[in-house]
Parts: sequence; structure tokens; C-alpha cells
Amino acid sequence: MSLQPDALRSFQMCIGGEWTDALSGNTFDSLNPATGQVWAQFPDADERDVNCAVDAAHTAFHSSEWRSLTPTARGKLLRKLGDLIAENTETLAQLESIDNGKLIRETRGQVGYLPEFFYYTAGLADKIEGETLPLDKPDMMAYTIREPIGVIAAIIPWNSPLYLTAIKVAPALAAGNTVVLKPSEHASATLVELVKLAEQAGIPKGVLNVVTGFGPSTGAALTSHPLVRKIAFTGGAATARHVIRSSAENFARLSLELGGKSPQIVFADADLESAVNGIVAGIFAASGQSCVAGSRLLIHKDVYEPFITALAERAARIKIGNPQADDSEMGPMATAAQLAVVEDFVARAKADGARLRLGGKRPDMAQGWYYEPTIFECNSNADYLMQEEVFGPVAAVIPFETEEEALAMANDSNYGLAAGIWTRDIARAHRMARDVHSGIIWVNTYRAVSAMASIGGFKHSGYGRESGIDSVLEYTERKTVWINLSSEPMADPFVMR
Ligand code: TXE
Repeated sequence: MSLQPDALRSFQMCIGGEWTDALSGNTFDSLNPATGQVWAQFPDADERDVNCAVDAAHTAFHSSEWRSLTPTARGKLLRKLGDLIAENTETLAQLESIDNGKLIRETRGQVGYLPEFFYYTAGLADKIEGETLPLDKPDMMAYTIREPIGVIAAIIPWNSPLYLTAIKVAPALAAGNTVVLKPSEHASATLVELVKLAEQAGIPKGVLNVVTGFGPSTGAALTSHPLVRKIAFTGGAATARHVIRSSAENFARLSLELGGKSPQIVFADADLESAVNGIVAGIFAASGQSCVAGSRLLIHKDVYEPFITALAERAARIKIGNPQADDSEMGPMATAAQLAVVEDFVARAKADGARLRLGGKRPDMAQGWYYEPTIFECNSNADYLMQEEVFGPVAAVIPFETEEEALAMANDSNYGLAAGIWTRDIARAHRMARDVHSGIIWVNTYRAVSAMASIGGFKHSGYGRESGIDSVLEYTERKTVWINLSSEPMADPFVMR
């Protein structure tokens, strides 16, 4: 089946199991990045809609229908949802490609793997265990219980909506929470569809809600709502600061995944062909709109010139085209605003004296927000382009002489999400893995993802971890229960026990 990107689609939100428009009746347009044309309309939720959604999630959280489900039963629901996603892979992949301009090749791969997050997390639902504590008090025993937190606000960006939602919603539900999902205003379609599948899977009404709308209105109303107990956010650092301020009002817990300026470090002994492909994957896949984009290339001086030449040759062959075409290798930027950001970065890099090796302009296309793969040679790791996240297909390159110098440059960044190390020297690979400050280290590979492996950042890349075995625990409160084993009456009230 092939979806028609030209036919205007209309979507609703799901609040407490009811499919609905915004109370105001207002809608907003979503644009297809390959054409710049409106392809869908969504309800523009305001504070009243958000209040209804949070109330529905709060009611569902305390409902016997949800609370009385055993963890094993919750796991079964998540497994069913995974099956339904698997059955609908092609539709979801096409929708996401039309909505955010991501290559159909990539959305097929990402959606094809998505069920694994639900299956893996489903298996964790009934393995959330408490502990008995070895106390230093002979007449007492204590144990811990892990409980769900309550209503979770999941705030999702536009670059990989389904994936970034799966790694929040699956563990949140496995642990027994309820969720209000807020997609990006630029890519809401697949998250609305996901909630439909959750309904089909039998997840009770109100447990998973979706409100569509803009960040400063819908998003801010949700993150500052007093009944929201945790906010799971992926997006930019500037928005994260707003979210942190909102959370402070109600002491909501937070997890933040905020992107980076991830180094790709190529040593002279590396398999250079693999390194070229790994670097192309890291910065030009998804047109660089990836939180883990390997945008800072540190190349050993002995291989610097031949490496950059090979990289530029490979990047110049990238087939830019309609993201829905099977043979396209790079699609458009997801939004016109993001294209403008890329153009500003390129202008500034030129003004700062960086040397353009490739790209640096829009390709000759009749329509859409495309940008060429771009490579700049920088003068210093302190350059703006070496330090700031572009979120576009722009690589900043610099040579190094020693391992110490490479390490110092890798760590001289506010960010710390991912790093790629390219070497055949096993001791050096482990040294770098130990010493580079980032949440993910890829050795002789890049952009590998698994439901079993955690993602998350150091420093300005955020805090909290998603995916992997601990992800479910991030959605629990730990409670300590004390039992007095003594049959003696409590005598003195004014002593510490
Ligand atoms: O994300 P935003 P944007 C980076 C990238 C990009 C920049 C901005 O560098 O250029 O962030 O991207 C919601 N209260 N990343 O504007 O603004 C918003 O509606 C509550 C990194 O798309 O961070 C959307 O649902 N919510 C990144 C979500 O926050 C608010 C992925 C993300 O929006 C809000 C994308 C508010 N006040 C961009 N304002 C990554 N880590 O992968 C906005 N939102």
C-alpha cells in the first residue's frame, strides 16, 4: 500500500479513550518537507485540552482497571502492541517519511525494529523487584517496593518520533504509569497512529493519551501541570531549560535527552574505508538531524588528507532526493526553520575562516527543504562550528597528532552524548572508551541501536537514561517499608530508632 502524500489528511487527538478535536476547534497544518506543502491537519490543543488529558491519565492511573492488572498482564499488552506495530510497519514508515522527510529506507528500518522495544520492555514488566535490606538494627526489618510514579508527560521532537516515543512509553507503561504524549508540531502523525494501535491492543482508556499542538502552548501547559509527576523530554537545550523551569513548579521528575556535538576520532591505523562509511552514516544519514550525529571529525594527521579526500568523494556521491523513493540516500531537512539554521551555521563557519571542502549550499531541486552534504575544515576545536550542534548535514573536521590531543579535543565540548573511535589497536580503543566523556561509545561502528542498550548523555546532552534494562526503573518510585519485629512496647518517644 502506498499513502498519497497529496491528499490532505485530518487527525484527531485521543483523550481518555475518546477521539476528539480541540475544544477551541482550532487546527494547525503539518507540512511535507519534500514539497513544502500542507499534507495534514491536527487539533491545536490549548490548556483546557491538556487539563482534560492529564485528568484522564490521572483517573486511569488510580483506576482499578489499570491498577489491578498484574505486571505480567501489562507485559502482555505491550507485547500485543509490539505485534500490531509489526503488522503496520509499512503504513507507519510511510507516514513518518511524509511527515518529517526522513528516508523511507530509514523509517522502514526504524519502524521494523520498533516492536523489539515493546517486546524487551514487556519482559521487564514483571521483573521489577524490591529488596530486603541488611539492617544494622536487630529488631527491625526493612524492604523496598518499586511503585509507578503517576502521570508521565512524554515530549517528543520531530526527528525520530516513533523511536523516541517507544523508549519512553514502553517502560512507562511496563512500570504501571499512565502517559500524556505530546508530539512535535512538525511530526505528529505516527504518534496519533501509535495511540490507535495501543487502543487496539487493549490498553485501557486514559492510560495512553495524545495531545497535539505547539510547544509554548500545549507543551508548556503539559509540563507545568501539577498532576504530572515525571517529564520525559527529547529536544533542544533551549527548550529543555523551559521544561526544567516548568518541572520546578511541581517538583516533577525529569529525564532529558538533548543532542550533542559527538566526535568521530579516526586514528591512522583504522580501517579507513569503514571509517569513511561510518562517518557518512554518522553525519549525513537523516540529513544530520540526529541527536547522535557524529558532527566533529578528529582525523590523525598521517591520514588526514587522503581521508578527507575519500570522505568528500563518497559524500559527493550521496543521492539526494524524494525521501519516499527507495534509492534516495539523503532527504530534506524536516522544517524550513531547520534549513535556515543550517544556512546560518554555514555562513558563520565561512566568516570564521573555515575552509569549505564540499557542499555549503542547497542542491538544485524544484521544491523541498534540501541541503547538500557539507564538509568544513576548521582551524581550532574552539571554533563555533566545532562546538555548537547544527542538527544538519554539516561535518566539521580538524587534524590531531597524538592520542592525548585527540582525547583533549573530544572532551573539550559542552556536550557528551556519543563518540566514534576508529582504530585497530585494542588497547587504545579501550583507553578511549574509558576516557571520552559521553554516554555512548561506538568502536569501529556508529549509530548502532538496541533495545538492550541504554542511551543518554553527559553534561549538556542531558540526564537520565532510556532504553536498556534500567529504563523501567527510571519510571518507578522506590519506597522503603520498616517493620518493628520487637514485641516490647515503644517506650521513649524522644530517641531515634
Ligand atoms: O526542538 P524543541 P526543535 C535540537 C536541534 C534543533 C533544536 C530545536 O539542534 O535545532 O533542538 O529543535 C516541545 N514547553 N534537537 O525546535 O523546541 C515541542 O513542541 C514544553 C535535538 O524541534 O526542543 C516538541 O514537541 N514543550 C533533538 C519538543 O518540545 C515544548 C531533537 C521538542 O522541541 C516547549 C530535535 C515548551 N516551552 C531537536 N517548547 C534530539 N535530542 O534528538 C517546545 N516544546
